[in-house]
Amino acid sequence: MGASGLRARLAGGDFIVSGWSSMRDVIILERLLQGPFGAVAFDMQHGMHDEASVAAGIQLAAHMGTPAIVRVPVDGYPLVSRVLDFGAAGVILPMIETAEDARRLVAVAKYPPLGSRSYGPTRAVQLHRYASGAEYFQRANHDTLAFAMIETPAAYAALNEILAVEGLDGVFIGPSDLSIALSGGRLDHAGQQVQDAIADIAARARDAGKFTALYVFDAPETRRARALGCDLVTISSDLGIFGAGLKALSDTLAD
Ligand code: 3PY
Ligand code: MG
Repeated sequence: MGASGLRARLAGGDFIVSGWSSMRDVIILERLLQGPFGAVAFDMQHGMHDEASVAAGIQLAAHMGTPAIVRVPVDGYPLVSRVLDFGAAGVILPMIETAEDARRLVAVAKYPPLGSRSYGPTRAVQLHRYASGAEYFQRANHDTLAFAMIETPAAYAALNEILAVEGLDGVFIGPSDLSIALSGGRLDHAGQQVQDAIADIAARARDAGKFTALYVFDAPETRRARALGCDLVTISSDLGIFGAGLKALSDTLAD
């Protein structure tokens, strides 16, 4: 599917369920990639991933036909073009606060005229079999996706201005941080307040021609996200799936 397949599927109206990789081990990643996922997201914010594991993970995902998205750390602007150079199909920047932050993201994620991404995608070109660097340069602004996380009160208040930023492809909602922000300090990602906000963000993003992505914890939340108009969800995590398996085993043994 390469770097461009994800954009094409989203633009074609597909609802994508992405895996979430937080552990550096390639065998665990390989097992995760055998799951029912249309993409995989590597977490450098809260997960264990570093640059080396992301580079190796993107490579394995590409060889297994799965496009990779990378969530860089807070203020991780310098890493954005780097992980795109590794071959990522998309990037997620957490804790965005303003339209200016979103413009900074576009600046590092997109080549001119949209942004000022530095040129040097040798690895991405080879991994995804672009014909040449020139071809990647010509297609990358379209093929790769930049998502701004909406998870702070300031970002939610500035949503319309953020959605108006040219070159930003979508928003990625962090329901946990957003719930803490909206409720004044309560972690309640499944609460009505957050669900209403998700529906509102998805509707406004659609009107603005942007994609909406959301972190979800399980299958019922995935179905709800789809009904609310989200285009992509990242579900649970490698560790979460492992934990659920352990719990199911413990419950069975306790029977
Ligand atoms: C959040 O829910 O705050 C997230 O960042 C999800 O990863
Ligand atoms: Mg968050």
